[in-house]
Amino acid sequence: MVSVIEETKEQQDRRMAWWREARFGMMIHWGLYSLSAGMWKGTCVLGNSEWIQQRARIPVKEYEQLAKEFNPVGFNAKEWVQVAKEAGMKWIVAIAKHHEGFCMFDTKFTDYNIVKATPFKRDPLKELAEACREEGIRFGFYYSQTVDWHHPNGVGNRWDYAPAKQDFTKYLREYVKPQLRELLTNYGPIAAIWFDMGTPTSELAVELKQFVRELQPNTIISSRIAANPFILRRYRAQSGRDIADYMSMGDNEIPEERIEGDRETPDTINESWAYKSYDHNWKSAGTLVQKLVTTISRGGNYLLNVGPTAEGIIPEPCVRSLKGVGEWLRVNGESIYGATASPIDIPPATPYQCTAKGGKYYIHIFAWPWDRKFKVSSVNSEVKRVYLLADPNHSKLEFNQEGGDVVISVPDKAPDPIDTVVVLEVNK
Ligand code: FHN
Repeated sequence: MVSVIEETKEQQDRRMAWWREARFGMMIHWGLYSLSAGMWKGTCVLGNSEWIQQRARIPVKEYEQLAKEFNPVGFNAKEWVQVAKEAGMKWIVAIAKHHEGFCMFDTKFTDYNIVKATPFKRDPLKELAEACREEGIRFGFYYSQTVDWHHPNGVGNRWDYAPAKQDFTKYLREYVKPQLRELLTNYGPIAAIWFDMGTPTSELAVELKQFVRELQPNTIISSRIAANPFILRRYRAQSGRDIADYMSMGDNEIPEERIEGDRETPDTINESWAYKSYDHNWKSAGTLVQKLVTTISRGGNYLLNVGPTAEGIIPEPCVRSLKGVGEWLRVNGESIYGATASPIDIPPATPYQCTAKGGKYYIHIFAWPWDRKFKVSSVNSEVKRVYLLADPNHSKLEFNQEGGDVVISVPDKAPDPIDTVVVLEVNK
């Protein structure tokens, strides 16, 4: 029987308020795998670069050697936070410990950490937390609570350890929880903890959740604390609520239609989460804006990942795309921050999306009409006024509404080829 944590909807709403306003955040995958960068002994290893130890079955003793070379002298927390801020991102989730088990923070519970095992000797998470605080960006951690290829009792390493001899409960209670205590007491207010891959049993997932709540009741917890759908369903059936604060979609999964509840899409800018020297498949600013908008239009937040190099540098093409997103948001942010999912039905493959806020429907046009007439369907309210969001004068655009169909007379050329936002002010 899963013990249920009592909480009112109001308490939950209070915790989630900033997150529902923020909509767009940054994730950072950075660890020893950033140094191998998708290569092992001169060979390309396929897949996400942060998985290299598992993909190439690298023994712990061999993989550990990377720490001696990990010296990210180019790391500057303020610069990273500035990149996020200029992109219009409102919070950062940085890797504290990924599946490789290496701790990117100072911890008493293992020497396998960036301060004790590398020539760098600094705690980048401390610096990031401070830089975020100075810039008004919220800060949180990714922490792999189950998969740990380094720890003898962590899950996933069958090439060094015998699973039958492993004791996961001991690992959770004597290693994970003490480390979480460090992370939740030494780094100021923690906006979010991003667990991943699920905790093996619902009892342990609830124990972990309770532990986080006791240390920092306002920290938002991702649904990957319990990835198993059976655990999620059982908890919901018993408590009438979700085990976590919001549901994490699959990796790079943009919902196909509007979904209820708090949802988040974690997405990559190129293919791999962590830096991979030969992964050049960077998404453009235009693609990222359209993904951000589509995610919000369907009811989710968008958490976009960057993978800095082992030198501590966020790759230039990535910074360039993020700058482009920021430029678009500086003009059109009103349609994103605090906006909700589309109140109108949008069939798949329609070349527009819609976000909404306080009596305004923001129509995001991705493909401009050749005949200067843009038709929006299923508008369930009376439209009072229409204008381009980017137009500082909010000059009226002509329109005609017949039932749910609104046909808008738009300029000849798309004012913004990425996404022009047309505002429909409606009678609510
Ligand atoms: O295995 C990880 C992966 O490396 C990455 O961290 C992503 C981010 O959502 N999560 C896991 C897979 O779902």
